[in-house]
Amino acid sequence: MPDLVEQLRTDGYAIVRGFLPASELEAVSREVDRMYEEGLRHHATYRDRNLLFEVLDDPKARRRVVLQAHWTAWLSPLLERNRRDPRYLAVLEPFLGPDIKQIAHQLHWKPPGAKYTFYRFHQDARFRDGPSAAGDLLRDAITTGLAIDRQSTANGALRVIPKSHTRGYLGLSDDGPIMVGTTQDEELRRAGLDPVNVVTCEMDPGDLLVWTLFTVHGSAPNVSTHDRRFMINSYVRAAGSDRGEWAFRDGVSTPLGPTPEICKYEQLREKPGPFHIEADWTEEAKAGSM
Ligand SMILES: O=C(O)CCC(=O)C(=O)O
Ligand SMILES: [Fe+2]
Repeated sequence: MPDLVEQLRTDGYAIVRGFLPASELEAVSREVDRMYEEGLRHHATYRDRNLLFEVLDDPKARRRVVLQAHWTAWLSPLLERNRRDPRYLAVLEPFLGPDIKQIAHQLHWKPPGAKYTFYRFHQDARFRDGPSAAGDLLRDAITTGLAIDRQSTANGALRVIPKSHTRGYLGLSDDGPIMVGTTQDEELRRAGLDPVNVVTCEMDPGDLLVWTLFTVHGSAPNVSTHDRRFMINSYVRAAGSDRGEWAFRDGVSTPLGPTPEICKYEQLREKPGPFHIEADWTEEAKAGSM
């Protein structure tokens, strides 16, 4: 995939069209719906080790919604196989080599009518502090996003700023929660980025977006009547990371082991759960606690 390597190095992102055929995407789509229903069984955000359902009583939709689910591979054999499908290896190996661990496995929803379906511009390096930040975060990590629904401007497709990955860490959105607030253009200009360069990554179901931990990206709210389901898998070169679950060992697809490894959830050992957490980051929660 020489074009992909070149594009990612030059622009900081690339789209692999038709990564997963419609027939296989259909099964993934059904499983993602099943995970949504699983999340809705909880009255609030729920964690059990790396498994997380982010559940919110949305003030605008006036119903409970699931915004994200992390590591549902622990509940779903189909998603567990999908995260280490050989097609991922084909995309990742030219960048990361044959020994690859996975740091993030996330399903994202943007439920129609909900208030919190917006992601401020940021760089994912923001979510990689701690000892795992050692190594070359730009060269040794790749994030992928699979379009489950069609991703359009209306339903809040991911937006990227080409070439922003060459600028180092810019601190965007470090002043607060990523899904609250809207002063993006000013913030981009302050960081020396021009909002006119923003590209909306429109994708068909089965397309795969690939970006780096330094690529500036965010997404607009879903103003359509359809959901926008997106599956994020983020991988690292195993040699550079003491974190993560194996995805490929010497190029061989590797299932989850008997117990979870520390990925992003640092407190895995001291506070494994299961427990519920009331959302404290929304405007409503902040107003209520004052
Ligand atoms: O789902 C999205 O639109 C963006 C999510 C994202 O960038 C993140 O969670 O880091
Ligand atoms: Fe992100």
